[in-house]
Amino acid sequence: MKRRNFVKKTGLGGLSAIVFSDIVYRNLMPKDYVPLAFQDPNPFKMFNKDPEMVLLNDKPWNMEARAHLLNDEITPNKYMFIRNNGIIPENIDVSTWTLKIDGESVKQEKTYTLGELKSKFPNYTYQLTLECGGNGRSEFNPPAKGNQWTIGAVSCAAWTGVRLRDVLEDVGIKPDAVYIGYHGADIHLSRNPNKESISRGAPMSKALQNETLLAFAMNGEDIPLAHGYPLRLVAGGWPASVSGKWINRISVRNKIHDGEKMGGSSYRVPCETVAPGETVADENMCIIESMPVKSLITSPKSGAIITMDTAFHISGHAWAGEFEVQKMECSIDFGTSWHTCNLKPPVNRLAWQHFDRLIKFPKKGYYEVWARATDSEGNKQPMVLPGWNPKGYLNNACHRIAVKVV
Ligand SMILES: Nc1nc2c(c(=O)[nH]1)N[C@H]1C(S)=C(S)[C@@H](COP(=O)(O)O)O[C@H]1N2
Ligand SMILES: [Mo]
Repeated sequence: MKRRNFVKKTGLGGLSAIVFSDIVYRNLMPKDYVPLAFQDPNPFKMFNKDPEMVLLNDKPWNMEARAHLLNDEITPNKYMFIRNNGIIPENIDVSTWTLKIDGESVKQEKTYTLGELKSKFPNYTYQLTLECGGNGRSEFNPPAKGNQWTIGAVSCAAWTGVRLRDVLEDVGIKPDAVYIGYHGADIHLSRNPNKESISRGAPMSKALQNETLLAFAMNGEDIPLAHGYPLRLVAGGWPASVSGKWINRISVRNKIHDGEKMGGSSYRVPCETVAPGETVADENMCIIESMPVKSLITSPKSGAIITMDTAFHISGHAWAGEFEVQKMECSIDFGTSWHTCNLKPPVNRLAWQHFDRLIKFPKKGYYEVWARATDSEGNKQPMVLPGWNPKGYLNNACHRIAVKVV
């Protein structure tokens, strides 16, 4: 039996060092009995998630939504995917939390308390789409290692915070600044304090966008612990790995940030298309920036059974990284003909957009509804899996649901 290091969270903190041989009557335990001190907490309760969410990993915690759970225009915490690379920070004290801005390209280092950040700079709220670069990974072949995300590693919550650009302007940035890199308070899986589980960032052009926030609230409340309490970077439209959680330091770099998970095949894809399974040299890998155009049918749930005379209404969201979605279409004949859906403009730049359409089926039987978005640059979602890459990033293939008409 393995010791779990999250026993603390179950309220059995003092028992966190218990090992199997400490159990005096271990020989008398019923077969297959798991002692209380060894039981996993219920992650859905622990993180206030809906029990229909899907747990992909518990060390570290990773959880995704199902398409029909993402129907809200603003994603509530209970349906928001969790992607952690390390251990969620323990014993956070907001009264002593600070954000340090350092790096080769600051005029001088500067440290802010949370209170200073909130009061010194104007506050903004934006709805921002965060999609994990690996969303859709489970479909790649040869398979890619890592969490086997299906379609649910995407969210669009309302984030409130200060603009990173305002803070960087206050610090003073040298003209040779190239990139920002974040540092968070999460703990490496090895619990080695000298190791970071992830430290990524973005070029200055993205860091200085109006919508790039240092956020302290999500959907009008403190950010939930799993999503970066008390301070997180939010850079909508880019792989969500850029949106560092539990941020306590941002470095302004005079070169591309070289933190953990910036190199190798992490959040990088072959610059040119390769054959599935091909080995790609490091120098031929490019950092993922804006996420590709994508959409999700969030209502009805796949597997719906409807009667011929019911009005069949589909709805969902579409997003396109840095771009807007220009057109949304759906098909009920395996992509042979496409019908334009109603599509709303985004509430702000980098927020997902809602679409809907009434569909009439010609007769009873089994159908699939496929949805396809086109962005403002004319890029369309592919109907099948796009370019293979070693880590299985950027799968923006059309979402499909099954429907039976009776
Ligand atoms: N400090 C820190 N920030 C992080 C991560 C992490 O493990 N540690 N994971 C990143 C990745 S890969 C993703 S997809 C998003 C997930 O954000 P969420 O858990 O709030 O949905 O956070 C990013 N920020
Ligand atoms: Mo991610």
